[in-house]
Amino acid sequence: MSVRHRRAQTAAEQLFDLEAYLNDRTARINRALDGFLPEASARPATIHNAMRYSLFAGGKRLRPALCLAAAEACGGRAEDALPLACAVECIHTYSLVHDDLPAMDDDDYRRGKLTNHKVYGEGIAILAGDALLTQAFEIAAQCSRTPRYPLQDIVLELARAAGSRQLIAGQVADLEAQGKKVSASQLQYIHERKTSALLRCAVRLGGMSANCTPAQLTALADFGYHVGLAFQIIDDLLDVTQTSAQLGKTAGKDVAAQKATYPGILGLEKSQQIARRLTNQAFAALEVFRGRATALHALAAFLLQRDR
Ligand code: GRG
Repeated sequence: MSVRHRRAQTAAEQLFDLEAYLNDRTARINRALDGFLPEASARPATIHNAMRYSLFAGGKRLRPALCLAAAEACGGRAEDALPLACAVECIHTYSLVHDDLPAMDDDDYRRGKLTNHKVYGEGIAILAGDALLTQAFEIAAQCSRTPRYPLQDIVLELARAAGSRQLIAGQVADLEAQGKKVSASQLQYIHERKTSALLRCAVRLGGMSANCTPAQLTALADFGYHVGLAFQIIDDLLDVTQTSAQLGKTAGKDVAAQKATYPGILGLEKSQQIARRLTNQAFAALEVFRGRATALHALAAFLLQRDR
């Protein structure tokens, strides 16, 4: 890491009120999601209730917030990025609903509430996940057009991040690694796909909604990749250092399920160090925005320090 990347925070970064920013963006994202989703009473009500149950269960909305912040860093409007931010959150929520199923992680709690299948049964939970994934593409198709990025590019971006080479590849590798000795490079393969791919996709889509330049798109990909990996390492650390009440999901699950994690392979201190290094690499990627990426910078710093 160069000294330049370890620079002191700028005045704008120090003054930035991340709490107010997140409250405002979360409210906008929630209103938009509510508008995009079929009403809970739409027939068949069971599936729409189940989709809404997990979508509005109190997720942190980090991916959509990053998407909006990326659009703003590129000089765009959060408004224009909202459909894509919502599409990413639908994919993220689908992946959590399916991950919690008995055939996968078999979890009873998520976002501080009973998991989808515990409330609606396994069949409806599988369908709610399927419907959320499909809903994502219906929402994305409603985004505003920009000169540089046709709808085809937007669909490709989402489909690739959620597909069998990225998100699903990560989940497959994770399932196959359970109970086995896993190397640091195998673990990186899992984290790049299971976590980083969708975060990277979120910021790239934000940039695309703002008609970003190719250089800005590359910088956003670089930022998203590093933030995504740091995010997952912190997630692994929280699993061993926090309580279930604090996390809103079962703590200690990784060790119990003999999951491959950074703290498991490298220990707590080394994992912290790596997360800090990755966050610094994410900060470095923002230099191309010349001070206009304050929200992205603050979000990356927050993700490193989060406690849930
Ligand atoms: C089932 C295709 C499929 C994929 C599942 C999401 C996932 C892949 C597994 C869940 C477990 C896990 C550790 C995923 C990595 C991503 C992650 C840390 C998700 C949790 O994200 P948060 O903390 O959750 O942003 P909220 O609930 O706040 O949105």
